[in-house]
Amino acid sequence: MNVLILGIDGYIGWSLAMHLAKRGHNVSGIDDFERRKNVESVGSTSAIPILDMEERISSFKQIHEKDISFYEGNLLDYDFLQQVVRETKPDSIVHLAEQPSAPFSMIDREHAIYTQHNNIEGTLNVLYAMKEYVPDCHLVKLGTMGEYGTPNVDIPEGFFEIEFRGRKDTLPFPRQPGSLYHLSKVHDSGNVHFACRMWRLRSTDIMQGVVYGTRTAEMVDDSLMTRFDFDEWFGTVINRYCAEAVIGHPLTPYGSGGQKRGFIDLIDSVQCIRIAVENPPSRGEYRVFNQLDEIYSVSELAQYVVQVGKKLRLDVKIQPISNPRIEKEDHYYKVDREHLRNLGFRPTRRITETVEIMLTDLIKYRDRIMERSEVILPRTTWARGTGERMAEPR
Ligand code: USQ
Repeated sequence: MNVLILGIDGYIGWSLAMHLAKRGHNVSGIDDFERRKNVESVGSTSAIPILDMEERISSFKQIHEKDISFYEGNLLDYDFLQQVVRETKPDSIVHLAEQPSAPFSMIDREHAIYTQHNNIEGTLNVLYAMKEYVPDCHLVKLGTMGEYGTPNVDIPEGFFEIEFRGRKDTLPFPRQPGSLYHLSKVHDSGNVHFACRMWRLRSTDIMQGVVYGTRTAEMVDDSLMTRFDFDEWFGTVINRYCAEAVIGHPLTPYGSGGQKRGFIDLIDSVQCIRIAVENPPSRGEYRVFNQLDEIYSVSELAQYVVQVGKKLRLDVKIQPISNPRIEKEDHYYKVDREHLRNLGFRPTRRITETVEIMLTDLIKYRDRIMERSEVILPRTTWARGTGERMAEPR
């Protein structure tokens, strides 16, 4: 298949590009390195060193003997986007090119507007380019489990049956996101669903849980590694815990630590997206996959990292800090996730195995993390944005 990956330079984008190319797909990608710039703008960097795109691609070719084509540019530039779409004629577009951080979107008005403008307008451009030039193409759109929030009922895959005043219908499940970033994805979902209903495009909207991990099967050499963020804004919780553990910084569960989320290993995120690409829906169909493996609370996860740390002779401590976010810390959380399993998804390894791989990988880059350790403790609060550092140990 011809697959065009939007956001090919990112944490998942680069991992996915290698996986799909290795599998024999014809892979092209777009990126304008916005993620690298945004991480730099908050004073951080990838804990694992990553090469420039040109070097990454040539190293991949040398090692795995497959080509990946790259186009540098931004989805907000419609002329650029339509040119690439016409040239690459994708059977499938995987859209990962969004600002993905909740805290980054909550810094202040500028960051909120940047996030929503970048994400929503970028996706609209993709939908128009598909409508105009490749109406048969399948859009695999990365949404987030955070679109649903944490309702006090089970979360279905996108839609649910409802009976109201004696009448029945199947409707989109309510969205109650917890940040302006998560809201941008809710708006995207509305636009993608609309394009499927009105223009008969086809799409899989992936409600993905929090991703963790340092490597996939294709990363057989340091030159092929993907980025790894650990700062307050771009690091996700398990990744942050592992970076904290290797430099002797106490792990940082926010608040009481009872908040639960769905989690998925990077290697499985890539596996699931590949499954979606290889099993497209029919024309006009909009389907939703909940993409997660297991559900954990953030304090449970901290315990796992302590446990695995012991095995590697790391003395890992936990020090909860006051929660900079406004979110439920004690709640019901049960999520349907049958669609991907029915298509063959099987988790690759247990979370503790992955944490061990992560800690082993990160120990090598201890100095790089230590050098930037001031980006670890949160200073963006949901109530006040970024001001003086407010999170004190509880
Ligand atoms: N948390 C801690 N300690 C930390 C960091 C986070 O307790 O040091 C907590 C947060 O308060 C939150 C949970 O861990 O309750 C998850 O936070 P996160 O930063 O790992 O993930 P989140 O902000 O939810 O966003 C991430 C990705 C985003 C994706 C989302 C999936 O950055 O792109 O959409 O995970 S989900 O959470 O299912 O919405």
